[in-house]
Amino acid sequence: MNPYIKIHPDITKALESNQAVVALESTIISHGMPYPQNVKMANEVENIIKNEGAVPATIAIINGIIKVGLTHEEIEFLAKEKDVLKVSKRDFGYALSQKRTGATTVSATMLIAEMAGIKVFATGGIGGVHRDAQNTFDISRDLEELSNVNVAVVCAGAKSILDLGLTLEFLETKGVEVLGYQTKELPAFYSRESGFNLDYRMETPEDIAKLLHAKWSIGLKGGIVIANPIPQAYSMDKKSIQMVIDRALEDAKKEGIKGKDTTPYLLAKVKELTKGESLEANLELVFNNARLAAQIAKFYVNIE
Ligand code: PSU
Ligand code: MN
Repeated sequence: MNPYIKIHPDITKALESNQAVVALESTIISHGMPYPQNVKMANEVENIIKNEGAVPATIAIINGIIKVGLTHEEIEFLAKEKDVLKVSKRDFGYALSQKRTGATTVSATMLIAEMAGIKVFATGGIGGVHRDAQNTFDISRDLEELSNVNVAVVCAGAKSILDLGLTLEFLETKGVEVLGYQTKELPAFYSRESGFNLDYRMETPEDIAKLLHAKWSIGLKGGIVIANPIPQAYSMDKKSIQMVIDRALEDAKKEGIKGKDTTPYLLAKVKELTKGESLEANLELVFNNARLAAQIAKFYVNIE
């Protein structure tokens, strides 16, 4: 294996014996949530996946080494330390050669999952086409990786800090299937509704596993988005969260926030403006996604 990549022995063993493995990203830990809730989330997500009978693989770059599977200390470090890079595809060369520590976005985590041979990945929300992208060109690298990399991403849709309509159009252009898990509507992260319809509603993890297998077995490249709505009990009111998001977007504009700082800025602002309510919803939807991802991964390894 390449000296820049270290896969935890438990994960190597699981992959070699065709056990289900679920990849997890780390930007959500370092740049998506405050301490200490982020550590609690990261540990709990791993436990949920284990309880479902799959093996969790949290991914990050630690001192210039790509790690698939982290220790508790490494997770704690990513959660606490301020000087952690946000690594998407364009940041690998710098992070590895300068021996930096970096949290991986959906984009970077997908690339690493593919290198390791992991097919299913759970996260909170994917990046997408930002509002006003026609002027800023701000389109998340996540969408490019979704078009190129054979990894399925379970998420709660995307936040309406993004332009969800344009995000769906872009995914269509890139040939990325977007499935609703027990829903026909794209969920909008904090709320179950977005007003955007999806083409396909899938009812079971088994059916989703079969879909992944069918797509990849004919040699089609690219990811699949599995949109899993936040559980009803934690779903926030669509209108009020929208008002908060609009306010956060205005503040970002006023403060001149740009580029890779945009998403972390908006996430922190939304949390501040909802006095933490959004954080609880965020935690619950990540747990829900981890559970579904583990179930899909288990069916998938039995098809292969
Ligand atoms: N959306 C969230 N929480 C997150 C992110 C997105 O609700 O933590 C993170 C993910 O790691 C995603 C990244 O890949 O932000 C996208 O960043 P950008 O918009 O800069 O591409
Ligand atoms: Mn961006």
